Amino acid sequence: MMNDDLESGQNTYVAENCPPLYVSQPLLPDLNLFSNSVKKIWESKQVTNNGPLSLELENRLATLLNTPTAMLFNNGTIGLLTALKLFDLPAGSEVITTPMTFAATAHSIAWNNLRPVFADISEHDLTIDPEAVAAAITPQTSAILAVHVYGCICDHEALKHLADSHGLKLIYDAAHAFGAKWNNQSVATLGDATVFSFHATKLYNTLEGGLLTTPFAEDREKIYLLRNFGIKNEEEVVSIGLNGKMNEVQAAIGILNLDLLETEKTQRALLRESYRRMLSGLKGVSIQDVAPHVTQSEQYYLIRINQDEFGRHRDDIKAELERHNIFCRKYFFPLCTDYDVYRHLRIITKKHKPYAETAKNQVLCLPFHSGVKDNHLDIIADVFHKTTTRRFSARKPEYLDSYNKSIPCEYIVGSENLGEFFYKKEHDVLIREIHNGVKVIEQILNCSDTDLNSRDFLLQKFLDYGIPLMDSDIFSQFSPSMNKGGFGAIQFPTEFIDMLRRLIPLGICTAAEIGSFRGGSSYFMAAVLQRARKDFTLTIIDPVNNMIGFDAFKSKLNIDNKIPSTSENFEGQVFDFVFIDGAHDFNSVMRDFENVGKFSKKAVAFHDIHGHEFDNEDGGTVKAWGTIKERLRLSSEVCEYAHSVERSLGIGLIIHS
Ligand code: T4K
Repeated sequence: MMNDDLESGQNTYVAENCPPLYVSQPLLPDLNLFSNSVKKIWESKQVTNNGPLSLELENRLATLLNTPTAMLFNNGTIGLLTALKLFDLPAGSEVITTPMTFAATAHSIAWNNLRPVFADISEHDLTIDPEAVAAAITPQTSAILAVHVYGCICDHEALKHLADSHGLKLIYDAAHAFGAKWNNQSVATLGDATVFSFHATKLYNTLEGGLLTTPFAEDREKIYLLRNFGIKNEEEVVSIGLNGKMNEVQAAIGILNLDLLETEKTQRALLRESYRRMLSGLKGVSIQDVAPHVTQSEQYYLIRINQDEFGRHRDDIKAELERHNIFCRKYFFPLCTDYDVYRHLRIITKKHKPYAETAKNQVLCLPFHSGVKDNHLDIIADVFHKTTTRRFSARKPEYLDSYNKSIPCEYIVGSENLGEFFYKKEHDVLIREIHNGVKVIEQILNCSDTDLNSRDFLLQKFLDYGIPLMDSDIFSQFSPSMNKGGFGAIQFPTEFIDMLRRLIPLGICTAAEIGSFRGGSSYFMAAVLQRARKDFTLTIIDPVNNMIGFDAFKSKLNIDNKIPSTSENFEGQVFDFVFIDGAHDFNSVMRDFENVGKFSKKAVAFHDIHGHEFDNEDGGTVKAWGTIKERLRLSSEVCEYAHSVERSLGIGLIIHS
């Protein structure tokens, strides 16, 4: 069961011991019925090449979808390739499509020696935006390949008008829209051609499969040839076809699944309603809106999570659910325009910024099939409701307040005295750990160039070095590297190492660290940067001396401890690199930046950009990082290393160009 102790920051959710629940689950016929069908196929010895079952299925689908031409394919992608081939579009001409789709859509254009042009999507239902399509049309445009994404029907009227007025073919990728209707008209007849996917993840499936439909009976022969190598008869090959045939076993599944379709759809419609009730009213969560003239395909259940309103990022929800063995999908993150092969293509839009860029960080498809049971819904509801109100634990021990009061306020600019916060120091253990830490530092100082440039090596050294035991579950994956003594580096390992790796090539000679706590991270950072550049020195600025083992590390490292001091004492001093990790309230971070950080020559970094136990109510480092990043983003490179599923800690790094 769930065990959420937000105040204490204790383990928040305990993983359920239940089988995984996926976004999709194949609809499968009764095994005995399927065995009977397979037995007949075996007896007939006709297993593929337009056998009786595929012909029967084709006829039944043509009737069901109310279309004169319905041709089965071995998968939806081959169906798409064929649909584009059908119209003899000029080689190299442009086909306008959406970036918010599965790879197959864009790839089918490129595989046909055509050029994909990406147009933005509508904020309303994420289908292609006709205004953007209009803006994307050029004399080279030959077709529009629009996608009824998630089963939402595109703005067909507007697209048809554009296609007709510019002499373009209108092709629909209806991989998600089997059975959907638009103004009561079957989706199969809306475009010049329409392609469905019958992949196992689709509501109606043949394990793998696809269907190409057109509103014209005369297209049948041409599609038939393209699907079968262009072979007209034993002696004539009349077109450059491929092998797109569906085999008899796939067709047998398809025939049996027709009988299950309506029940599954009904169950999904009920599930849709349950999700709607569960999620409506949650600020920042929007539910897919379906226009009244559209009949749903019941393929996906898409939501969008607006982090600013909801308080947590879509990825956080996804990760929380995964801890309960519930696996959602971010269809379609990344966008096609994020793929290496299309990265050079921009998204044409009429908006200030492509909406697809916003949507890709918000979309989440929830498990949507009859395998979703009430207990799953309970967990999902719980995760959503708890996550939205959840801040990273504000677990500030009371003794800190009294400690702070006993020290003049202006003195607390660097790190607070957290001496008792972590595990009680046990003298022997600490000595052992310091000894171990020095050994690791020596290994770094003596490592090869290859090792210095290896992420794995540095990460391993960091873990060998140790992390003080913390009872926050965000560190649980590193538990083998945690120690009980209280010495080590209080960092999220991958974030810290990735920041250091970005600094190595900059040849940092002088650095200042504002706020050092026990010195663990400082020594490690100094070792890596000193290995990268021998004359490197680190100046440690902190009002309170909590450093452990300074002398032991000082014997190996060029570190200079300026404690007690604050950033004010170094106002205007120039360092190549400044690491700000002092008091985490907004004003202190800003002050450390104004005093020293902004004078850095090569880079400045901030720890805990995503929140921390000691963030004060004024927005803390989170707000300060946002402010500084915004100020510098046009003139500098902004990097964020935030690898914790919980989106806590996190390092922000600004490289001055
Ligand atoms: N156009 C659009 C708009 C499309 O979405 C697609 C396919 C196409 C064209 C091309 O159609 P096909 O050529 O595929 O017929 C899945 C599907 O493989 C893909 O067909 C689909 N779109 C896409 C949206 O989703 P992945 O990479 O998400 O698949 P996978 O294997 O991660 O499956 C998702 C989840 O489904 C799994 O986490 C578990 C569950 N699952 C999956 C399979 C294969 C099962 O429970 N059993 C299974 O056998 O792409």
